[in-house]
Amino acid sequence: MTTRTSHSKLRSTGAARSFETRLRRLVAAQAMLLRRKNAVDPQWYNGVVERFKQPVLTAAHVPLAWRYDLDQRRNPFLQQRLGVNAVFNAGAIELNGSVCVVARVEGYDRKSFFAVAESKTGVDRFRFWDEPVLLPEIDEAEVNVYDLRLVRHADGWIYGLFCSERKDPAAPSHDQSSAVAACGIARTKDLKTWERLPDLRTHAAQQRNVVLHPEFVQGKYALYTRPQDAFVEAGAGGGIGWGLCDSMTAAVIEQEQVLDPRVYHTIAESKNGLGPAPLKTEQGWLHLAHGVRNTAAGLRYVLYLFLCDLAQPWLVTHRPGGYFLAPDGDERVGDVSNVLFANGWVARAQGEVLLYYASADTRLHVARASMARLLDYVRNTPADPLRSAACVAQRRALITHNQTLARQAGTALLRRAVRL
Ligand code: M1P
Repeated sequence: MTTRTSHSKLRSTGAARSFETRLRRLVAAQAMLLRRKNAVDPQWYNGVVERFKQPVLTAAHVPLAWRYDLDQRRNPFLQQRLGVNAVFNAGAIELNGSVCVVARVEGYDRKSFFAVAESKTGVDRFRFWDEPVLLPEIDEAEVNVYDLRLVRHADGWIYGLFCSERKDPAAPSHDQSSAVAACGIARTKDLKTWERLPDLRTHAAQQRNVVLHPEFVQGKYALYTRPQDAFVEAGAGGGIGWGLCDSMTAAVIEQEQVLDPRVYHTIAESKNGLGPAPLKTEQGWLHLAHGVRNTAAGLRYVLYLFLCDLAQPWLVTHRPGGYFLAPDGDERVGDVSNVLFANGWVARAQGEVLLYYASADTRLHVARASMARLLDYVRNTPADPLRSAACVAQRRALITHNQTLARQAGTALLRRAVRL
């Protein structure tokens, strides 16, 4: 009896010790991760944005208390009870001098939810708020929510537009994959309390990547849409659309016009979608979007920029050819490889712009630019001439110009640059 008691005591003391040791390790690693500073990646250059070395949010950044049951009696082996698979596609906004992102957090169970993480610098040390966003449900058929676009609207509210996904009610019983995407709408003043509004209604079968324009246009709310026939394929639809609606509490778009269509043999031939709400600049509305093409290895998502007219935001004035950011290095690999996706950016003081982009549906990164650089890029990068022969002519014109410049300006550096 005595021996048995002392053995079980020993065992439980040993278990307690190992629980504590494991917890101590977890806490130390978490504290180190949350303190980690970020720096610009000096190896990478395109003159438009600076990429940072470290992702700003990953599954590991999610608080321990969201993943582990820390009660030793219930969880003696300190197992993850509710694991987090990925943190990606985040909306972004500046709030009280900090950058807040509302990230898509995906559990091991594949369901996504939203959570706010905040950073003073906007490039590192993001910390999740204490609890995930409590988004009111308006329909039990809604199975998944993701990709929230945040916009501070002229009406005084901060809106969050996101994808609300349901199982396709028309799918046969053996089909457990077909889904219907709709645009969910919620609004808040502080990112803490959210009011859920009815989903957007349009004539399209599916809507994802819907974004609210920050100002009224012709006295109405203006939305960028992405009408599709099917959940993944654009079908006869696709392109970034534009439509007006009278109210956000019962949002209906009767007429959609496509302002940025899909085009054969471009970065957006399969589909495209707007990223965050556009930034207002003196030279027009600056847009960030993703373009998708198909390859033998699956879909490839890259990021591109374009500019729209200030007074008539549905008119594209400048459309640089190709992408400005594509998956690079480690970014290429993850749950859905070869994907960059961005639905958040923030224009900060002194013209700094921070772009939040996710790679491979797995983690969130930041890139930094200045408004001047982004505008120079959209206004002066030539459009896609759409044919190989025309692309060669475009490139030869650039080469000839550089050669002439090197001959005429004649600095050693320029002459070397045209030879290398
Ligand atoms: O997996 C890549 C992306 O696919 C969808 O984007 P789109 O509607 O443009 O195809 C979304 O599910 C997005 O969340 C995801 O990153």
